Amino acid sequence: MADTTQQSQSTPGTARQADPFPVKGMDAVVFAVGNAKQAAHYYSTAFGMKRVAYSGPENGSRETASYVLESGGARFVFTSVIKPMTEWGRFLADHVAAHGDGVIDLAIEVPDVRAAYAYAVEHGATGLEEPYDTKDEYGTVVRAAIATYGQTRHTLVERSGYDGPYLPGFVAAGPVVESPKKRNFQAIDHCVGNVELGMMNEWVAFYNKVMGFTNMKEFVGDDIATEYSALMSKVVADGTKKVKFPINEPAIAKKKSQIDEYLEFYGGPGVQHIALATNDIVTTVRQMRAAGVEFLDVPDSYYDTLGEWVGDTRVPIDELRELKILADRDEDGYLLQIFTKPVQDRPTVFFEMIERHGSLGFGKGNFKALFEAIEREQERRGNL
Ligand code: TYF
Ligand code: FE
Repeated sequence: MADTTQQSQSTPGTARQADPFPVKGMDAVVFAVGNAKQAAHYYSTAFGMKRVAYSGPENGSRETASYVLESGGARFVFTSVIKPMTEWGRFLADHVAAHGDGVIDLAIEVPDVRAAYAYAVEHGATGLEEPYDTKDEYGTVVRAAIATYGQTRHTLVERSGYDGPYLPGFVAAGPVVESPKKRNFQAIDHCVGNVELGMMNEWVAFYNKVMGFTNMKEFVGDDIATEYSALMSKVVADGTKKVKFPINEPAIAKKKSQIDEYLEFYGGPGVQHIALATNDIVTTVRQMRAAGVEFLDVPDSYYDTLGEWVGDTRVPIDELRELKILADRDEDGYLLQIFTKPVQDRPTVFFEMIERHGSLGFGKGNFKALFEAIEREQERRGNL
């Protein structure tokens, strides 16, 4: 079976085989946090997101409180436990105790949950929830869930025709504060996982088999790993490249890997960063900095040589320098990107803002400057 797939992809003029695991895109990134009420406030005021839905004791959810925030097509859900009463409540409480605030679910929207779940389980996925329907006055949503690295899961969501604020069980909720004049980001670009030493290829194979995802060309191999990055990385994506999952593992280098630091403080594998797509990174970074978000520092010397190789970018180099925005170019175009510092006390989850102009890459040309900046932070924390 695998052979025919390969053949139809490599033989010009042959009709492409139907996508074995069609996806519509990311449905939501779901976080389990100690205090979802305050997280909703932070992501509203600091990230400029808009609260759209809520579930909690006031509308019948006695165990958990969940806040749904959006920015364009990007959706985050923050859940915390009010009082653990069921297995799910205890799972959430244990998750926060073990990992701190973190991502429990990279939910993927699919056209047909039953077909997607059957395909995934047949190809080796661990099922966590069999397909089930939930309904309210806005329609029906079908869901199922499979396990991925660490305690993270992928909920598969089929919401064709559903026009409620999020899911049955949620009520519409107004914004926490007035939104910024211009939204800071409009989509989830990619979601990165950190896994243990030696496990990167296993997880890449998992996405290849279970979801039919294919490898993208950009990766960090042995060469870069031993030279400066202290990590290895490969990227898998669905056929349309709407869902992109880079997977990192630590590399044995001169210094302690930033991935080891994550694994130690998260207490195992998990989501490392979420990249958010913006079409105006300058305004985004100005607004987020003004709201108190901290970004990684890049040395001035990075900008002294940037102009020599990156070519023309929409944003003048002096403005990139002022805001510490990175730039990279490949054969398809260029991208601008910047990384926040970790957004909780543990050196775990952080965010990336990315503005793409043709490039489908992940900033390979910046890896040296970026990983050195991360290591300076690691050193400040005493973890290098
Ligand atoms: O997603 C990526 O691959 C890029 C590069 O700790 C990267 O954003 C990889 C690892 C990391 C920070 C950035
Ligand atoms: Fe990234």
